[in-house]
Amino acid sequence: MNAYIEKVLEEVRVKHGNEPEFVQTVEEVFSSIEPVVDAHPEYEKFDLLGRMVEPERMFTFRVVWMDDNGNWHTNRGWRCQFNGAIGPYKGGLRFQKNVYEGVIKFLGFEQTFKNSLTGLPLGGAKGGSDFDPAGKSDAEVMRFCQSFMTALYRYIGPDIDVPAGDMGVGGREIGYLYGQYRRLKGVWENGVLTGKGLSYGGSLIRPEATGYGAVYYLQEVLAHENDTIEGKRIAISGYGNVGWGIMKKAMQLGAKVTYFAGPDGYVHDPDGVATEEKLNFILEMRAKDPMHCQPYADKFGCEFVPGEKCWGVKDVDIYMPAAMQNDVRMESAEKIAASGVKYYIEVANMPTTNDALNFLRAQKHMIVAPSKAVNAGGVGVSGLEMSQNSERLVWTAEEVDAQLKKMMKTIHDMSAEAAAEYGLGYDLVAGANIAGFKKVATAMMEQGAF
Ligand code: 2IT
Repeated sequence: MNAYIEKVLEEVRVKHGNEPEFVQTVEEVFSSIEPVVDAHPEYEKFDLLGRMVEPERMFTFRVVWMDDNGNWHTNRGWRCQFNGAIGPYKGGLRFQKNVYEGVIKFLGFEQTFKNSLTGLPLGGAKGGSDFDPAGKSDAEVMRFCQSFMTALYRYIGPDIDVPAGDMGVGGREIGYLYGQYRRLKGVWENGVLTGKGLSYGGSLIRPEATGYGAVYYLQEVLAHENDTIEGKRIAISGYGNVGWGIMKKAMQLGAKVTYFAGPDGYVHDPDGVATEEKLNFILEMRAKDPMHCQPYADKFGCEFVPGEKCWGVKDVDIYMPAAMQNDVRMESAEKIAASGVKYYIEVANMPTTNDALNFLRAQKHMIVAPSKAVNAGGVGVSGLEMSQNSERLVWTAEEVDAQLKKMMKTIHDMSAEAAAEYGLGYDLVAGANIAGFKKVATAMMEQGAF
């Protein structure tokens, strides 16, 4: 390993010992960029990597809200503006009980390289709160979002920082957040948030974009292997917004999701989640609390395996972890490798631990694709939403979808080319890291030290 990379990694391990997810993502990205850093001794001279692992700024704020019984609650909110070298800060907000600084930083770091891969001018950011949306009424969510935005609004703007959704933040939350931003600022600046409703500047296809984009990326991988998507069976974890998009696009293209896992276990539907009725049921199920997938098995008469994940099942062609970080650990990776399934396509942000990911990459019979490329269509379409807002135009679903498809092909091809350039073969993980890194590094170098 390059001595300068080693030195920066060691500093990160010491400084962020209590933020393991952040250390993990830095180790993952930096393990790929050695040939680039070797070729650019000036990076060390200007301590480029040391700067890259330090967020440009990060806000922590108090969020106080009242529940429906008149009791007050205090949560913590964050916004991490990680890297603005290539565009305004951009990235989602995550509302989840176990969110803390380390999660926000890991997501912000990852977002920086993902956004670079989209080819659009988007810097990297992430934010969120340890607010637990489970079981909250609409009115409680509204009051929480209003309080959250009251703390955040002075730090964001269409040319400054543009938040969006992530886990726990969907169209409803974005609506309440935007309403409060507008009330506070007294301007029509709908480019300040993405993932908006269609009635106030949202983009068609944005809700589906992450899942659709993941399937478009998968198609590029299959094409590289002289294969096609027709008839393919897919096992996924997670049936939130992203999993739902994968199910829907797979159905349209003649493939099917035959396994999906939730917090309570997994469902096996050999016919696939491949009818409108089933897809609508998924939508209903994900809105329920607690999030259980067993009702699907009960309703459609299929097998439900409680308390287990579907990693290791043999009667599929593709695995797509689409739930959350560190969903697939070494134990699951070993089962996945033993199943003989060829394609492991990450979708959720950092769904695989580093040891498990490297183990899977080392399997000769497997092709592994990294989430920062595969799920980039979500933020990519957010970028298209920003363009529509600034042009005061609305693009058709067909226009957005065509752009998304093109973007996913470009991301795949750029990654494959970057890996090939450094003699790494068809290594999509290293290629995505290298391609994402290079653009940010070049922009930072050209803008001088700060
Ligand atoms: O992880 C992600 O890329 C997102 N949650 C979407 C971010 C965005 O700004 O659309």
